[in-house]
Order: sequence, then structure tokens, then C-alpha cells
Amino acid sequence: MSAGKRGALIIFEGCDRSGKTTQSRLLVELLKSKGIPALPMNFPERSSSIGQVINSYLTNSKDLKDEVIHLMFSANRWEHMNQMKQKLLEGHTLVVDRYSFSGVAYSSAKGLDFDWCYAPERGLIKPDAVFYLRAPPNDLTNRGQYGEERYEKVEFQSRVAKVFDRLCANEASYWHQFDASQPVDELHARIASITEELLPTVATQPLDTLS
Ligand code: 2DT
Repeated sequence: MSAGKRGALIIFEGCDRSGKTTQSRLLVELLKSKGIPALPMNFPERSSSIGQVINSYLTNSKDLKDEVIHLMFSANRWEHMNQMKQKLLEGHTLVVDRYSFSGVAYSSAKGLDFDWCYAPERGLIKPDAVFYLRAPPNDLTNRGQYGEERYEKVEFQSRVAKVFDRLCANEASYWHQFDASQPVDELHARIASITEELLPTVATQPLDTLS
């Protein structure tokens, strides 16, 4: 990629088992096959020391107060910001499975205040696009491995879905909502076409922050 052209920050959001991981992998593969530098990432990033605490919490081997784990998820994003900024400015497109919006959705679904949940996310790099894979939580239980981690309960997931809907309405300028129950290749084709339009547009724009 030529000097001065940055990559895009692309985020996949949605409830558990909505297909984010598959779709983000397909998008990275497509971009790479076209010679566009692309890197996959996901949050929580479980390898750092903060990430390891989050992993123990999610696998139910550790209990933490709702506020504490919320701030740890946010800290896990903050600890990766410099590295992400550098990659974007070098021209890499980052395709990220979950970001700040999962933080807000899961914690406010537990009953924490929405604005309190959003506050520590302000100042993080603003995504160029969020692909929100939306599916009725009852559909999601049919997919593999549902129920193994802390949050994989239908009633909880439907509260999470409501917060994602609210975020999608609030942040409509860069959110794209999709029906997650459509065939994988059709969904991929839609996402690919939006991404291919997006990349040249954002390449010369400065990075922005969540506000
Ligand atoms: P994965 O199954 O996608 O690894 O997610 N979560 C995630 C939060 O509660 N807050 C956050 O900030 C993030 C990024 C969503 C593991 C679970 O962690 C939840 C599901």
C-alpha cells in the first residue's frame, strides 16, 4: 500500500454464536487474496495478563464484581491501542471480532448503567465500520457449543441483543446491520462489497476516536 494510506478498522459485533468469527475469517482471507494487507484480531485478547484474568472469569474459574470485569475488558482494549494505531497507519486493515460495543452490551445487560459502561471506551480508535450480525437469540442456541461459557444463556443473550439494537440506532452512521440467519456465503458477499467500497474512502482520512 502506498505511503500515507491507512487501513480500515472493521469490527464484527453481535450475540454469541451469531457467526462473527466465521465472517471475520472469510473477510480477512478475501482481503489477503486480493493483496490487501489485513490482520485478524479479537477482543477479549486473552494472552495478556489482563486477558488471562478475563479468561478465568469467562470460563467460570474466577468471580469478579460486574464493574471490575467491565473495566478489565476496557483496559484490555486500551493496552492494544498503540499497536492497533501503528498497524492501521502502516496500511493494515484490522478485522476485529468484538470491540467496545460488546463491552457496553454485555455489562448493561447485567444491569450496569449504559452511559457508565460507555465512558471508558471514549478515546479508543473509532471503527470505520461495524458489521452487526443480528439474530433472534432463540435461533442461536441451535449453533455449536452453546452454553459452555458464562454468558451463553438465551434470556441473557436477548438482553444483550436489545443493547446492540440501541447501539446500532445511536451509531447508525457507521453500523451495518445484517440478518445473521442468512447463508454464510451470501452474508460474506454483502460484507465484502461494503468493505471494498470503504477501503479507498477511509485510506486518506485521519483516524478518529470514540466520543
Ligand atoms: P468471545 O466468545 O467472542 O471470545 O467473547 N465480552 C466481550 C464482554 O462482556 N465485554 C467485552 O468488552 C468483550 C469484548 C462477550 C467472550 C465473551 O466476552 C463478552 C462474550
